[in-house]
Amino acid sequence: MIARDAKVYVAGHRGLVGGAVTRRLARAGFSRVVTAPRERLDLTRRDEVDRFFEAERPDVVVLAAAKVGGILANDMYPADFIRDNLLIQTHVIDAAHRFGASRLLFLGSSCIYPKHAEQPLKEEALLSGPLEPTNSAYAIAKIAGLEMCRAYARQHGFGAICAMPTNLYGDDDNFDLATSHVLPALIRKFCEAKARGDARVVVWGTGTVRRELLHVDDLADACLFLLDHQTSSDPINVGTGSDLTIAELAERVRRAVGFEGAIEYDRSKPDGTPRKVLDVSRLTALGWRAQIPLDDGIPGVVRSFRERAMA
Ligand code: GFB
Repeated sequence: MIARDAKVYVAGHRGLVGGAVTRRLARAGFSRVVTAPRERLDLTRRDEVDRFFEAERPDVVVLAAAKVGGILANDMYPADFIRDNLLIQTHVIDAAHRFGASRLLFLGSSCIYPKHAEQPLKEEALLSGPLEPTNSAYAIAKIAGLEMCRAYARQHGFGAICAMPTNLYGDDDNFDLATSHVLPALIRKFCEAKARGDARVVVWGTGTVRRELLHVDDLADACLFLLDHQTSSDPINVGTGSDLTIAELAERVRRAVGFEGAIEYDRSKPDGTPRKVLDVSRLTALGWRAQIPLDDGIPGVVRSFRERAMA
């Protein structure tokens, strides 16, 4: 268990994951959490990262800073995704080790697993087949980060641990329709369509592919649990263990919003990987499971989107 007076650096505290982790740490009584906004610390610059670590010397690092986006952003800007993620994670993992952190939590993604791996996805499926092309640049950066953690653990005895979360959602998500993930996009589309009195909402792809969704507050809780209990640097999946089709997800958002029009599918947009549900038995065996059902999570995000963006 980590001492609650340990100095913890949360990288990426303004993001969906970093914000939730920062709040969870505060609730658990951590009194020395440090953060740095991008204007003050550019994690893609090694000199800035080294200077920050030299000055702060955190005991624990949560690496929640990353360039992330939905299927279209990943597909359109693969160079940005691989460059920024490789730079950020290389600098932070290396500096954490050199400046004496005892523990680092690296966050990967369920897209590290092969496109046609057996479902639910077990941790052992890593590197057993080709990746989904729409996000292979991002996935390879995340696989490199995971391998770097394992290498630093093996060679230097560095206390890195690696969580692989499934698709995430939450109040502070990115709601920009061009770059967001599916759930915030659907919430925005249905809320705006209802407000305008539109007759229909357009959903990308065929609607038949399946996704698993985890509320970011559940992920933050799992992060703290892993910091306290996990010792191996091998990846550990974090999810709910159940999934649904995009059409079912759209229907749940439609109901939560109270939109009465039609749903249409734009098949010119990519579907991405056909299915991506995690096997969470490793984490369950350690004693953690998700607490926020999708039917509570979706209305919560709908409420907060309406308050923040449509007031
Ligand atoms: O969430 P999403 O963008 O990413 O899309 P991935 C999931 C599915 O929802 C795809 C469909 O089949 C989309 O075509 N979809 C339907 C929509 N309507 C929409 C919409 O309006 N916006 C979006 N964005 N999708 C990402 C990866 O894959 O998942 C990242 O690209 C990362 O690397 C992330 O791993 C967790 O689940 O396909």
